[in-house]
Amino acid sequence: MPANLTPEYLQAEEDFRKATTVEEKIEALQRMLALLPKHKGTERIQADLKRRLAKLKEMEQQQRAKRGGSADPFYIPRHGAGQVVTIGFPNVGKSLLLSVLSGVQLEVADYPYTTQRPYPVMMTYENLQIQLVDTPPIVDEVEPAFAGMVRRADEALLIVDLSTDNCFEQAEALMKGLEARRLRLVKEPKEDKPENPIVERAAILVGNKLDALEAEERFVLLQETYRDRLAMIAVSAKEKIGLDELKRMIFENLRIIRVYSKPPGKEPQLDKPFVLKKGATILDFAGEVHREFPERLKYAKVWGSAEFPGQPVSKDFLLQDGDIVELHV
Ligand SMILES: Nc1nc2c(ncn2[C@@H]2O[C@H](COP(=O)(O)OP(=O)(O)OP(=O)(O)O)[C@@H](O)[C@H]2O)c(=O)[nH]1
Ligand SMILES: [Mg+2]
Repeated sequence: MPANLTPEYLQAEEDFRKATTVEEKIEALQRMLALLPKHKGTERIQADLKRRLAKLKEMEQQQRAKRGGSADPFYIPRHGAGQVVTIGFPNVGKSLLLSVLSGVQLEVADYPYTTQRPYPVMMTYENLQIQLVDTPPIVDEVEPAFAGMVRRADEALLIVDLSTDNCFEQAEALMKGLEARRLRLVKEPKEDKPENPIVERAAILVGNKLDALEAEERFVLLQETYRDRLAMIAVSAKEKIGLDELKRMIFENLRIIRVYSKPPGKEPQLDKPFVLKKGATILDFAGEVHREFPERLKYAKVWGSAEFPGQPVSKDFLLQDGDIVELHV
């Protein structure tokens, strides 16, 4: 064994040893492969890891075929400007909240374990469609498949029930359960990198059932513990309290901007936003409009965040939500 293996690699190796499912083993092996220093001295280990990975992937395929070819129910194809998953204990109001936010009737009941599998709905926010995923409740631990779904999502809503003193334990148990799967919910997530042992996702801690007795007092106490770590809001799905603010926060936490195209000499196309990551430049926008535009771009004019309307800007000009751009190629 070469001596220059990083602690992250050793952690991945340890996770591999502890893994109980094929999916977990694959995930750990992929990390090991990514973290392994690539040089002559590690060629044999590299080859060995690749061989084991191929074997496991084959096993995964066979298991899927055995399950009648059924796909992973936690794999939700993404639609719209972003994918937001819910996480919560049974009966906290996840399904009712998403029903109200989306206008789609989901199964809601006054007994626990109503929702059996993840179900996506679309929420309209201004001129955007955002995908929200209703999920089965978390019990005891976060299943690997559930964790995989959170990892693939852009954002999470951690939903707790303010009608019960249990809300504190709920928040703590959910965060712990996710950490056990190397997932951390934060305000400002770091970009995913193979060498990061933990994947971070933007999250909002949502206290639901604000209409209940003493719910406000409980939320204030929750804030004392979590406000530095997470965005937070108290709502009532039943009484429709706080929902506009929640929608705005969901949009904010996706960290996206809407930019509109204005063909030279024509009106801007305000009904068709281009959705870009916060921090996107004119050049990024040009790439979204047309594959060949970044190379052909001569200059651009911006309305909105520029100093004056129609100001000519450079290719690295930082765009803001709502900007209108005229590309000259
Ligand atoms: N008072 C009050 N009750 C609510 C609120 N939101 C949901 N409920 C009730 O809580 C119960 C559970 O709601 P669901 O939406 O089914 O909860 P869930 O989290 O999806 O439950 P599972 O699918 O079992 O995990 C239902 O009786 C809802 O009517 C709320 O804001 N206030
Ligand atoms: Mg439900």
